[in-house]
Amino acid sequence: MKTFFSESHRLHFPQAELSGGQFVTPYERPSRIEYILNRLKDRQFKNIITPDAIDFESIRRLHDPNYLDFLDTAWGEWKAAGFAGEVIATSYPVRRMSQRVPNNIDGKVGYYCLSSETAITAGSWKAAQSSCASAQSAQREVAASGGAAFALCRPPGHHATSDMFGGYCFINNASVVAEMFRMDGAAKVAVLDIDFHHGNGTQDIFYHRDDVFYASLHGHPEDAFPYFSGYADECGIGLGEGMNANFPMRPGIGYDVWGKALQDAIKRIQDFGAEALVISLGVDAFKDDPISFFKLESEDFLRAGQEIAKLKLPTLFIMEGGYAVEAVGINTVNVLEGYLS
Ligand code: OKP
Ligand code: ZN
Repeated sequence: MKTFFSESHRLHFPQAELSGGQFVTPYERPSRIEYILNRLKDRQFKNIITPDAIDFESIRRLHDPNYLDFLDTAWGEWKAAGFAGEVIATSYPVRRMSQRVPNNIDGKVGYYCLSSETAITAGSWKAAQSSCASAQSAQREVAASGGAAFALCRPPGHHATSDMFGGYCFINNASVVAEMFRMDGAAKVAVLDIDFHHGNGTQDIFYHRDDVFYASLHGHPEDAFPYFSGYADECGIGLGEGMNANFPMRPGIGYDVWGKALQDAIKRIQDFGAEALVISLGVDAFKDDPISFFKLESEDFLRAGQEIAKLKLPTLFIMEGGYAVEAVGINTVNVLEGYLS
């Protein structure tokens, strides 16, 4: 299996993340990628390819042009306003407030943001573009070969909506490649999200559509970020009704519960009749993940890969989360090895 990967992810490395009322070293850090690359090389995944240039067509089909403009200009406007630190949102257009976009960058960032742990730095937008470029090149590989590929994306994407960044995400990579499969002629595409966190962005982008099915296994929104999305009764709307399947699970669950949800999700995707499969591959369901509460063992990720392979579909793995840095390489590559076994 080929891996697509860009070194430009390093351009995004915020100084700090607001967590538990403190500024901490961001969990979503460049070293995550080193662990995965090292494990790939150890395990004979030697074919690591630098992606082609980003193609904005598919991105513009899903993301608001004003949001893309904002990402392009946010750092410059923040500096021009005289702020010394990184771009962090503190004011939001919440219940009963105006949804108009302010001129002041301090307000604008709140309009285009969904959570304050994610900072924008000088290189964040370039890094997010390089992450999406890896996903896009991997999609071309899968579309051409009918096989499988791995996009080692960083920063991740599944929390990004059409017009909001947050949860460490800027461009919704999984949604972009799902859209590309559609543009290439696949009538039905499925996104299966096994990251610990609910992919609120992916759900939201396809919520009204009947051509892209979204299934997600995640921490229950009563207990876990993103808190305001991911309930089991969120099933899609209009044409999209029945095309969204959430499997929220409670703290402490292991593969006995998680693996059953995975099988249920896979069954839903089979019944849907997907012609291409996008996996939002987060490995933060691992027992030692510092920001999550499931109890999967490293071997369970092998099993997950084996289950996914049973769908026998062209499959594109898109890297999302996973923060137990020493194990993140083993767990990620275990999914790929399970898939190939
Ligand atoms: C991104 B992905 C830590 C809270 C962090 C944001 C989590 C984003 C996860 N104190 N909240 O889905 O792995
Ligand atoms: Zn996650």
